Amino acid sequence: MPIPRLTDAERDAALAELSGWSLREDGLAIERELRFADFNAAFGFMTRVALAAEKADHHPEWFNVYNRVRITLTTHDAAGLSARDVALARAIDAMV
Ligand code: H2B
Repeated sequence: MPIPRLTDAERDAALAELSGWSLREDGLAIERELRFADFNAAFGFMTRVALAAEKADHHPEWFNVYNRVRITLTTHDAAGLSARDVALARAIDAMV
């Protein structure tokens, strides 16, 4: 079943309420970069996010170098942003 994309107004409201996320240039994803004390802290965070993502069946695109994690959220099944990205971003914010 197709997943509905957020309207521009829904997207803007979500961005205003989230902390540290910005809209990717093409408007189809949101991004956040995080820094941790070291690799152990970064990977511990990624593990917690991975468990939540698997439970929600909604998975991040991400890039990790040592203590940095850059996260991109988009919904492949919607070819853009959906409520699932906002829910995962909220869950991530709560884990930081
Ligand atoms: N994650 C993300 N980010 N977008 C999706 O559209 C998506 C997903 N779809 N995880 C899920 C898995 C889908 O492929 C499975 C079959 O439910």
